[in-house]
Amino acid sequence: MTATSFARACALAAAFTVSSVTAASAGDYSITVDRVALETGDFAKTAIGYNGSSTPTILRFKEGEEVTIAVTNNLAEDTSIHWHGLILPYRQDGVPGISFDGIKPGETFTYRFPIVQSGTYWFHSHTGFQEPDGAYGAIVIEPQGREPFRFDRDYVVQLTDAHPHSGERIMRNLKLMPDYYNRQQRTFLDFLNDSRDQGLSAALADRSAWGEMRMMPTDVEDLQGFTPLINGQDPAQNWTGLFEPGERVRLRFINSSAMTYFDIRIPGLQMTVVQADGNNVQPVTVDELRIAVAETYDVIVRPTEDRAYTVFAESMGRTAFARGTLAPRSGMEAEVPDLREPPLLTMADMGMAHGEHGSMDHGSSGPRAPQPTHTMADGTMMQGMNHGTMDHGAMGHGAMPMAGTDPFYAPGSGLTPQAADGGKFLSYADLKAQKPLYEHRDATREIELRLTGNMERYIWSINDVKYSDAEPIRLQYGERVRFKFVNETMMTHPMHLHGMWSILDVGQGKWNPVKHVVSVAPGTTLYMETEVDAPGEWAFHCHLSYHMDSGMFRKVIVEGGPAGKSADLPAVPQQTTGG
Ligand SMILES: [Cu+2]
Repeated sequence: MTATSFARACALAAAFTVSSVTAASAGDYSITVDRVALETGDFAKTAIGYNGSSTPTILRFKEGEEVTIAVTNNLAEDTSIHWHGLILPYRQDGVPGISFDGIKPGETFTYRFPIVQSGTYWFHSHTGFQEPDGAYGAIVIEPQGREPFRFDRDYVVQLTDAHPHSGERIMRNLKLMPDYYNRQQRTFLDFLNDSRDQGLSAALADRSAWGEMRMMPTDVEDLQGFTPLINGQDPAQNWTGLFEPGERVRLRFINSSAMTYFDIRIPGLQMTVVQADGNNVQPVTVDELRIAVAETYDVIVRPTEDRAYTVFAESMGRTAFARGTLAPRSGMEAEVPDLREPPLLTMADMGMAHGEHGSMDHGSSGPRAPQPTHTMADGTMMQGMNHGTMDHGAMGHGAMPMAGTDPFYAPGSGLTPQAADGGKFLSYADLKAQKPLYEHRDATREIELRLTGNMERYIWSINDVKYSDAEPIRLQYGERVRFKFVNETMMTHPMHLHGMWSILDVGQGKWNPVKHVVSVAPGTTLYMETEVDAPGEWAFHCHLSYHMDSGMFRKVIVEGGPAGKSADLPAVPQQTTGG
């Protein structure tokens, strides 16, 4: 890209998307944390924002620079900023209670760290429910060398799930009534339809099985009633990125939602995925992709026609959508697709058709719940499950092939994504590193982490123990640990390890993609490996805000390592009062 087109792209980006931060000198940044007004077409509320705006701030760093970021807390409560996906000394990681003490009201805390990577990342508060209340922004890091792909325009597309309720109120409601925000409750009419389609005994067995697990087949999303935003704008406000026909447009998708996964497509355009979680991947062209909470994907699109295209991001549970537009001129718009049928979890999604994930314990203690396979004595039912006929969305269309061929989605049918019009849907299995960050070697040991929960009490845990009752995970500097995630719940969990990369095992050996969030679908087992190369204490948690707060969280302590790298750092560096 030429300097002129880059400048133009930046100017356009600034005009349409950015409340950009001014650098006092190279590498110096300042951020204020403020109460701001948030207005969507659906609701208005007081939220939290950066630099006085509900439009997310974009920080633009350069690989190799040493950044100084002064964060001034104008709230009446503590705050913090965590630099999501950035590799940095642990005292700069911004997690109160683990990395530092937080930032008091009225104080300015100055972060200092070198930028040792490039790509698309984001930042957010790690205090209370400030992040769901709006405390998030984007990070774009320009690489030292040349990008291995070409583009003429460059836009951040930051998705979030703004909710009329405050995060604290949502958490209270979920604790009182875990299905408080689940509007897709199945009705007696659904039951009658099931009886008609499956036979009465199968329908009863199905009901009873879900009852045994104390969950509902509609638990794909446990938070509904939100308004999806793109760069702070709701579907009617229609965030727009401009292009000239024939240009290559880079879209940096960031999912900063508290709870919502999005399935993203741009009807009429294919997307070439070039980066996942900030690291370049071998380009793969898709029609649709699912972005887990806290992930980022960079794609290149090349619109050739002189018309508008809709950027359409449906929530995974199909209760809402984010909408933006790519257009040659502002004010243009394209057709907005309808929401597709909501998926229903099936017994097959929970591994029941395979029988290998027997540990469906949804209580935090006591004997394990009977396996639903035992509850359902009806052999016809089991036969039906194996053929995916419990997929409600597909039932009206007659027989449906078993869709569970992608190991990174639930093994049944309900949650395996299908691109619109039979197009290509991105799978984790498609991700291959462009350039491995580490020598490939065998892991020195394996740690199993079962993702567990009690939906009835809205407790989320790891190995049936919630954070407040758990011992830290101790790792030794220099080892390579293989983490085995076994998801025993019916929710999808985006697991995020701070401070060190997560090498996702997709069976590609040295080409396995290097990420900071790995999403584990219900009833599936997934492996990631970590080169333990960062001394200090780090957070490791599900990135769904209300799961994290309910206990699906661990502290990781990395023992050993270069002397001085962590030990000599002051406990609370560079703290000044004022601002
Ligand atoms: Cu979770």
